[in-house]
Amino acid sequence: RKGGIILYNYGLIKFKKFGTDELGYLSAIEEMRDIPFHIKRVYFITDVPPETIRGFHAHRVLRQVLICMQGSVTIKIYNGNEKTEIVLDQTDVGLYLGPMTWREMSNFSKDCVLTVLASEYYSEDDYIRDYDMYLKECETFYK
Ligand code: T46
Repeated sequence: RKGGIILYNYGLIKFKKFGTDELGYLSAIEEMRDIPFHIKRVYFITDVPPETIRGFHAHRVLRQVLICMQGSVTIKIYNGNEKTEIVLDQTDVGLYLGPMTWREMSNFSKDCVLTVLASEYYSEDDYIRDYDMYLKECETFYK
């Protein structure tokens, strides 16, 4: 909650999906229409060995949308108040993660392709990789 406004700093976005089982499917993603920011960077995570857990950080400013293009992956999210677990396994669903959301990615299927659309260029300074520091910064962020 900030200034009386509840901030929903993560959530699912549904993209349009055109097509049929006979023809195949097509989804389109447009910045500022489907994605609530200008996209400055795209990266993707592939070939993650089973049992691997990635993430363990939050971002101070960065906003991102995660889309599982193939296979499946579980995203654990902590936003200072509540913990949520979301399975991504559809190409027409994106997970929006706003600032100050702690994330951990696990259960990568062998074929998983996790694509991420990001609002900023890569900057290591934007990462909070220490959980205690994250909780401390949450106190002022969510005040
Ligand atoms: C996030 C989750 C969902 C770069 O050089 N440029 C980049 O744009 C990115 C994203 C990473 N890197 C380098 C930094 C590290 O040496 O790639 C290496 C692996 O990055 P990291 O350990 O941060 O990867 P994940 O999977 O833990 O986290 C990534 C993103 O970094 C992060 O922003 O939210 O995916």
